[in-house]
Amino acid sequence: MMRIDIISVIPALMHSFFEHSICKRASDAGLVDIVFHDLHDFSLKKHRQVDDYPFGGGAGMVMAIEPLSRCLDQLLSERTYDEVIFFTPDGQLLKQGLANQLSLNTNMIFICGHYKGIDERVRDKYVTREVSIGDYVLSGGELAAAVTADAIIRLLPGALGDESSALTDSFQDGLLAPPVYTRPSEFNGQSVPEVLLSGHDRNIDAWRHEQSVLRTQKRRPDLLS
Ligand code: 6GU
Repeated sequence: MMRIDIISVIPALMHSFFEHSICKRASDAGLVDIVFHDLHDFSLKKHRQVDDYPFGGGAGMVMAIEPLSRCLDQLLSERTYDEVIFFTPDGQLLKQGLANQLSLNTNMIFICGHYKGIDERVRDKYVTREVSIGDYVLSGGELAAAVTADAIIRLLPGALGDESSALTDSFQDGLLAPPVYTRPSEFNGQSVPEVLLSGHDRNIDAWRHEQSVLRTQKRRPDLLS
């Protein structure tokens, strides 16, 4: 079973996310265990403080080194981890290929950045990879960690109802997904493309591939080059 330990100052931000849909089904099926760690529980300060002022001054706080290293040391003493991933806007951009790669791991630690970031010495000592989910700034790494976990978990064999459906996702073959339709075949004057009603599997596959290519050329030509 895959295990993901998520270290955060606000783990509640992610609770509901993992209790629904495919992530919930994957947990219930024993494919993945998501374990949340509230950094405040590892603080020895009076008010469970987890941030501190930056050396050198300037605006904003830094995540303190002690609670984070105490939490990491405990986890690392309990089992071996394939990756310790820090979520930060200056990390490697998350793409489908990285999600595919991470889905092959067994144990991972996700560190959600907050404030102005974590003490650089944590990055130097523990972090094996830094990931960003896009070129914009979020208030914390929690959503990025949840996004990344979702992209990974849906790839675990058995997580999706239909075993083949992760392979037909957008990006998995470098193309965007084709349009989809469901009943009724006529709705307020709009109809479904005839080929999808034909029952002719080879023609349907060819049409879908053609639509994928057209859609990718139009919307994301960068994916084709
Ligand atoms: Cl991983 N963290 C934050 N705070 N903002 C982000 C991000 C991560 N990825 C994109 N924006």
